[in-house]
Amino acid sequence: MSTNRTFTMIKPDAVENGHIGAILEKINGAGFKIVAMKYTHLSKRDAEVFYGVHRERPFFGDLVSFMTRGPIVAAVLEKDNAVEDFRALIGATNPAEAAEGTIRKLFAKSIEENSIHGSDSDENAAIEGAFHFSGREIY
Ligand code: 3AN
Repeated sequence: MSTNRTFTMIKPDAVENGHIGAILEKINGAGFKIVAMKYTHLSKRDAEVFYGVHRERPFFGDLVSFMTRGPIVAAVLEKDNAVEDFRALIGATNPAEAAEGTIRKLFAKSIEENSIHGSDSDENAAIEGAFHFSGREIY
């Protein structure tokens, strides 16, 4: 995946609460092009691997339970400076600290159920995109 791409997941809380459409509108409105997208469901093993970096953290078990409790939307997004600009669009991990107008400020209820994921580096964007999509599923 080239460095003008990032990876996102609309998390189970946002899907349950009917926010897929509004979140996609924010993403498109901010100038991101969707180059791959699927409505899917993480298995326990998927979530454990995807969040493997947090394995030793006290919230790991709850995070895996949350991320597997319902469907998600996974997508690869393209824009200049995609990783950084998308992190700005979604806001701080804790929605209480997220800036006005950000996706987490608008839709998320807590640090754990924070509605959306955004890759934190070009390297992780490539790893995470490849975790969810084969090459032929990315436009
Ligand atoms: P971000 O999603 O902003 O990159 P990370 O990668 O530090 O944040 O954390 C991944 C996920 O783990 C978060 N989106 C959130 O669901 C959960 N998480 C992170 N920190 C905490 C925490 N202190 N307490 C509970 N859950 C957390």
